[in-house]
Amino acid sequence: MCDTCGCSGDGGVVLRKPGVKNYHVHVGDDGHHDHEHSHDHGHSHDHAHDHHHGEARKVQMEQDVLLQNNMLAERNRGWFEARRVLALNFLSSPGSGKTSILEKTIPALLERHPVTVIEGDQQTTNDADRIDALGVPVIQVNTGTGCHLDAQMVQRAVKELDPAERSLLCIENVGNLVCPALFDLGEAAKVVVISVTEGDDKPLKYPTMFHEADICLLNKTDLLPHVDFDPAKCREYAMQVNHHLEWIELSARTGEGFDEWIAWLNAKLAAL
Ligand SMILES: Nc1nc2c(ncn2[C@@H]2O[C@H](COP(=O)(O)OP(=O)(O)OP(=O)(O)O)[C@@H](O)[C@H]2O)c(=O)[nH]1
Ligand SMILES: [Zn+2]
Ligand SMILES: [Zn+2]
Repeated sequence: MCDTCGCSGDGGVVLRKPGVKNYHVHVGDDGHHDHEHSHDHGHSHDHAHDHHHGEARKVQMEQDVLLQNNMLAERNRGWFEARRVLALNFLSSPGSGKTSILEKTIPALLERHPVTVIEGDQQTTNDADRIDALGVPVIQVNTGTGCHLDAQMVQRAVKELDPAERSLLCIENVGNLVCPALFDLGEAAKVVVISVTEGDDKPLKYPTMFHEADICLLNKTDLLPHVDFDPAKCREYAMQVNHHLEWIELSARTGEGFDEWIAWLNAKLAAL
């Protein structure tokens, strides 16, 4: 359930595996967040009061959903730490290049560290198929109408993947710069990706995402000569929102900037 944007992720969340036709696991069929409260106050409400009451209840439900998610996320985090798995949550608007970055990143790490991937999308196994082609274990989470991954979906997918000790787990969230920022998955770091075709004001327009992120990858730098995008200005806006944010500029097309990004990952993996 995502009260933030009014979409509902309650029904129809399914895990899929590329190449395994009959693999189909439903997530959250048991005891999901939807529950009815019956209120019997013994007096009637006028409209204004009713409306106010409804708003309060909506806020309370939203807090309940986030609280329940945070508790589950902490369990995931404890599991990752005990197993020494580096879990990274990749976030961006649709099409910024999350999967392309993973396609270029994973082969550079595989020699030294096992890698597993969770792919989040509303529909299709397109992204999981692209990762599967690298020969890396991957689970596709189809969220149906839901606009973000939550800790329960990750917990279920991790159970299937069973990542090895001292491995990297890449979690590609649903393409959306808003709601995924609110849902802790238990990751060690949030990696926000923004591309140069999106406009350099995005950190100011979607501050929560940039505030929550640990590192920002500015992707598609190969397109800079063709677009009106000022990387320095974008970085400055991002720093206004979060002055701890790390910043790397790269291109999944040409590989420019990947040395710095792979070094960042290797440092994190070495510290596990
Ligand atoms: N020119 C250029 N194109 C890129 C680059 N990275 C990705 N693309 C293209 O951008 C499009 C979207 O890339 P994806 O990797 O699918 O983006 P995504 O963020 O995974 O998309 P969703 O999962 O749908 O949110 C594709 O056509 C890519 O080929 C880049 O560095 N430069
Ligand atoms: Zn939402
Ligand atoms: Zn993708």
